[in-house]
Amino acid sequence: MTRLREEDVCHVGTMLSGYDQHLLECVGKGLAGIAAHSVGRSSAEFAKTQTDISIAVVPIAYGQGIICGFSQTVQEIVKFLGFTVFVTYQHNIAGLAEAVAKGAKIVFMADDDNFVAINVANGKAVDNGEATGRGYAAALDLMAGGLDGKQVLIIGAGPVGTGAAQFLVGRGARITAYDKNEAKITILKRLIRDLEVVPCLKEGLSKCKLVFEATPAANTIDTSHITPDTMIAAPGIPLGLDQQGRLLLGDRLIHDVLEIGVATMLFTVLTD
Ligand code: 2YG
Repeated sequence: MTRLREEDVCHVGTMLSGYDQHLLECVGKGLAGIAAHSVGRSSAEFAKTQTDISIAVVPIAYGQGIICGFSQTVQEIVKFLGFTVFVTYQHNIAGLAEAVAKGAKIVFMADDDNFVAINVANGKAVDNGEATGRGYAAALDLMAGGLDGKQVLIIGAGPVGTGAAQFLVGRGARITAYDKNEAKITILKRLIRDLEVVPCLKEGLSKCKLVFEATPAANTIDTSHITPDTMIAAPGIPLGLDQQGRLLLGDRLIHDVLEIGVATMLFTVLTD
C-alpha cells in the first residue's frame, strides 16, 4: 500500500471544484454522484443528511507519524461534499475522545496500515482500500455507460482491486485479472466465480478495453495498448501511466490520490 506524502495532498483542496467538473465531463457525475452510485443511491439522498451531522478527522501520530496536510485534505473533501467537519486538536486516542465529546457522528482516522471511517452512532465502518476500489468501479461503470456483459481487466488483486471486482461483477461485468502475486489471484478466484486470469499484462490489455489499475507501480500500462476505446480507472498511486498515456486517454482516465476514496467512505458509513 502506498504511503502518501505531503506533496501528494497539499494541492487537493484547492483543486476540488476543477476536479469535480472534470469528473462531470468524464463520467457524467461529480464526486458526490460517483460516491452515491457506489452505494446504489443518488447524491440527492445524501443532501438532507448534510446539515444535521458533524464529522471529525483525527490525526494519528503512531508509527511513521503524521503526514502534513493529510487530515486537512480529508476535511476539505468532506466539506466540499457539503458536510460540517473538523480536525481534532488532539491526536490519537485523545483526539478520538475529543471527536466523540464534540458530538461527531462519523470519525475518519488513518495509521500506517489502515485508513477508516467509523459511524459512531451505528457502528458501521469502512476501509479506504475497499471503498476506493468500489468508488472507482462506480466511476468506470458510469464512464462506460454500464458494464453489463462487458470485459474489464483488473490489474492488482489487493484490497482496492478486490473491492472493485465485487462491484463490477454486481454490475454484470466479466472480470479478467492480472497480479504478479499468485496468492492474491487465488484469493480473488474464491470471490469471483468465473474469474479469468491472464499470465501477462500484454495479453490482458490486448483483450480488454476497460481497465482498472490498482497497483503501487508506475508505468504498468504501456502506451502502445491504449486505443480510442480504452477507458482506465486508476486508483493506484503512483499513476500506472506515463505522461503520453495520460494525454492519449484525456477524459477517459480517472485518477486521484484521495478524493473518490474519501467520498465513497463517507457515503458508505452514512448508508444504513
Ligand atoms: O494521521 C496522519 O496524518 C497519518 N497517520 C496518516 C497516515 C496515512 C498512511 N496511509 C496512506 O498514506 C495511504 N494508504 C492512504 C490512502 C491512499 C489512497 N488510497
